[in-house]
Amino acid sequence: MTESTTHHGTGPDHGTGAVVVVAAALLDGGRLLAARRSAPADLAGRWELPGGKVEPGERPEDALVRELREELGVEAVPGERIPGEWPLKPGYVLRVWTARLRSGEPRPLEDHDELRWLARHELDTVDWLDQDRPAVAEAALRLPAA
Ligand code: 9L3
Ligand code: MG
Repeated sequence: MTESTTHHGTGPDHGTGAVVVVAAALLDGGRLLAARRSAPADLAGRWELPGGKVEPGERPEDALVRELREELGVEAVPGERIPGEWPLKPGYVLRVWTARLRSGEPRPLEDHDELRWLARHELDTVDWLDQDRPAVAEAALRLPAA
């Protein structure tokens, strides 16, 4: 069995004991989607890769698709896992996948108050959550340079 079939959501992660939060580097037309959080207060106004907590019994890629449906109103297709795992608040870790749009245009339906599609040279124009910065830097390598 692989890790993705043995790991069940918000139970302890097999390797680290941490709850997994999944997020998407949503790529379209040479741009990356940035989402500005509206809650909680200490994160509001900061920009992130959209996503959320994996639920019990849920596969991470399924959680990613569900979160993008709930938060943005789109159908998305997960791509590759961006290597690495980044600590969030105590007991939570962030894992990131690239993703592409299957249908719909993202709207800030839940937890965000603004969305922006950023080209590679625009990625530093928003105030990313510190936790997301390494994954954003990796995602930038998947965007065209010009
Ligand atoms: N978080 C950090 N970066 C992200 C995401 C999607 C989430 N790209 C953090 C914020 C919260 C926790 O993970 O502390 C759970 O996220 P959510 O379920 O509130 O989106
Ligand atoms: Mg979320």
